Amino acid sequence: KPHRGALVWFTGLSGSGKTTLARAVERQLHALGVHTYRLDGDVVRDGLNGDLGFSPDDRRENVRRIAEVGRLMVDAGLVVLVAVIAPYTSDRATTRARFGEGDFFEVWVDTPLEVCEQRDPKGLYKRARAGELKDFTGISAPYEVPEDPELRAIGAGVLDEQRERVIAMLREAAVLG
Ligand code: GGZ
Repeated sequence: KPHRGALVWFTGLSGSGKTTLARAVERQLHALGVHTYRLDGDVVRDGLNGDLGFSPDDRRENVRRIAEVGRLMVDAGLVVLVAVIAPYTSDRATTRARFGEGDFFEVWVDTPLEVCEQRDPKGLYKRARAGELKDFTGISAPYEVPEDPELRAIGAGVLDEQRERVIAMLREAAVLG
């Protein structure tokens, strides 16, 4: 089945389940024969964005580079799955403006801070609360809630259901044939 290039940006707090949902969507897309690439914040920050920290300016540059790399991949016909916090509304708006109508999908992985903090898979919230990590999203740096995302995924919901909602969104937009 043919498909066209598009970028799905999973935005949400650390520990919200962005990577988990992006991986689940990716597995399903592979099963459908779709060519994908997943861009994950913590992975890209090891290489391409290794020079960037978590100040507002650095986060803006982080998001900008990921969007530009994503654009190249969309041009190449891939379905790109981005799992990056992108906490600022203005940065998400700038990103959206770089894509054509119907090529960019914002999925808000909406998980309450309390749940993310309870999960704390890397112990980062604990360190942020202890004051060892500054500018930590949700604790000592803002997360500006998306006002008009293409999809609001329930981060504490059933994974298969959230995955299917993303796939349905891509079908409706004719990204998937
Ligand atoms: C937020 C931080 C921070 C601070 C380290 N604030 O859940 P993780 O651990 O594995 O992924 C998070 C990642 C966030 O990078 P992004 O590129 O997605 O963020 S942004 O869009 O805001 O630029 C988290 C870890 O890095 N991490 N310090 N201070 N997350």
